[in-house]
Amino acid sequence: MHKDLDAYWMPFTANRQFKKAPRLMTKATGMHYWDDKGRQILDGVAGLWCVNAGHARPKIVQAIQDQAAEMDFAPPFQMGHPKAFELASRLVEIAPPGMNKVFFTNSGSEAVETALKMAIAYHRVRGEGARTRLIGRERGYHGVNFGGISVGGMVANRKMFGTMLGGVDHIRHTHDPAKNAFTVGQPEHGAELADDLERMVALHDASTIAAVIVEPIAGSTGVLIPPKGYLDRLRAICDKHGILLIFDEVITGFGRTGNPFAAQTFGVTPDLMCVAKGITNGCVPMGAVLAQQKIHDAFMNGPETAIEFLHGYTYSAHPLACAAGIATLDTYAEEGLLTRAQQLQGYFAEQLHSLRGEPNVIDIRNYGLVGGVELQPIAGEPTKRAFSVFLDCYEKGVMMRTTGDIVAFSPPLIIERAHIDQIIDTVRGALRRAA
Ligand code: PXG
Repeated sequence: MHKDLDAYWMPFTANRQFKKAPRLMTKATGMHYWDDKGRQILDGVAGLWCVNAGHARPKIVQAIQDQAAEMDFAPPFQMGHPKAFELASRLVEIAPPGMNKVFFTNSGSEAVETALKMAIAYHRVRGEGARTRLIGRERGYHGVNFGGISVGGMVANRKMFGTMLGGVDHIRHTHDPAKNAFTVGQPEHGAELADDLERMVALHDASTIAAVIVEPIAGSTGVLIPPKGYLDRLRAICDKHGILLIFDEVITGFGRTGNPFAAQTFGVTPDLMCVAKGITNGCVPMGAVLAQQKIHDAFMNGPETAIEFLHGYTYSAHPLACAAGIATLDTYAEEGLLTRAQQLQGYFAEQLHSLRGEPNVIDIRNYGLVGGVELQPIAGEPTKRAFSVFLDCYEKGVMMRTTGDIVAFSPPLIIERAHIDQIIDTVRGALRRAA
């Protein structure tokens, strides 16, 4: 082991394996990283689903440098700074209808905690204080804090951490390979799985349920695309019972599906929406909750001197993050990146699905510029097959992401056809070599 790699306890990493053969990135521009050996690596996953405009974009770099010199920090409680207000307004301009209030956090995990607290408190300030239950979905990922893992549905992220939040339940996930394998875009089968929320209502009574949280497309659990009609049905059931609908758009936000947000792509507007990652192009940590006007207004009833929502972070609306966020939205707008996936998704889907028939490929899923290729696990050694494909691709100069035995694709939205070809050829080679 390299002695100087000792101190850093790495997140979501096989530390001992990594430190024996480290993969160290040292530079990035556009579609590429360079590693410490000077090798160029094509970025097939936008860093970690976040660098949507590609790396080292001049406007964003400049904005961060200027802001660091001009004002490093401003306290966010009972104080403000102009760029926080500007970024909030800019986000509202591209948000789904009515989502015109923005609460800033520093990560997707914090956005999730904030949305869950906002939902419970919203019902309480309206006099429905019994609505405290939170409903998540199996195979959901909502970050790693206690609220997020409680509503989340990834057993590996939950089992080590005790009993978590009380009063949480889960609806079924939508993954149905027997009916939907190799579907291009949205699956035909499974809208009725939204009715599982009715089962929750029958069990707990709607008067005890605050909110349901789902990712429009589940990312971390393997790129699960919502069946046609599923999200509309979930919205309708929420409306019927006064349950808030929270979309976790940490991955699907900022152009991934061909519109600013998946809510617009799928034509379903939530009450609260969690975003992060692409909000600053991954350059400075930031997250946010976008809220419908009615949610915000419900809090504005007490005396004007009272703090309405007792929540916030030291670094909420950090000046560096706000500067990066504004420059990021400028870059997205100037280059049409928030809708660029619409032009590329046909080609991307065609190339991705050309992997059908390659060794051990058991499903392929895609939407916009996100894709997943599911592999037959090696008997008794789950995750190993996909991880070996990941390592092989990396050696050949393409960075992918794996989750379970699924290889995930989520490239920067500046990607060109030749990059798509390179990614697919490299994955194809790795699948054949692994066979
Ligand atoms: N919600 C969703 C839907 C996410 O994908 C988070 C919340 C948490 O965000 P922060 O910023 O707290 O990490 C995420 C994060 C993967 C992978 O499996 C995905 C994420 C994080 C780490 C790994 O590729 N998404």
